[in-house]
Amino acid sequence: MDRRIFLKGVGFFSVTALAGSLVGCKHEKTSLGKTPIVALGGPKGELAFFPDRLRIQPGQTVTFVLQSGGHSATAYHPKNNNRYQTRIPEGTEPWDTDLLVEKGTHFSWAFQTEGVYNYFCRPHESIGMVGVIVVGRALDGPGLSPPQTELPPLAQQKLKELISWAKGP
Ligand SMILES: [Cu+2]
Repeated sequence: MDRRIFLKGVGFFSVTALAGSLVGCKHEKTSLGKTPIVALGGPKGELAFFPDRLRIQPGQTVTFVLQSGGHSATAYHPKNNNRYQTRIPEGTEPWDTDLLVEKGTHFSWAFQTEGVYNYFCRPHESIGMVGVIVVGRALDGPGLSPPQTELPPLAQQKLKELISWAKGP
């Protein structure tokens, strides 16, 4: 089971300061400067995750931050959409930022279990706004399986690209 770290706040840091020292989040005791960040929405309003593919170590926390528009980062899991089979390691809890609409709103999640995690944006999955996080080694599991045919075609297409990347050279 993943340990849940649920942190949500508004406007305590901007995504443009990613490379800098993000220590200003009042909800977090540790330095955000060491926390991998996934921006939801691009600087010009692009409908995508930045980055859409990320490798971290087991135990690391990822912070999802709304950069523009209205987006979510939602693990592929029946608890988040009961039409869907899981696309995160078996037995792990899914996360869901829910729809974020205020710039700077952020949500953090600690990834304890090694493997591959696929996630999507609730409003934009149909146009291929999906992402992948590899925790430790890209162990075989649901996150490396071929995308289910009930997923939107553009999401399937993008997931195939991300899975190929996750498997590595
Ligand atoms: Cu979106």
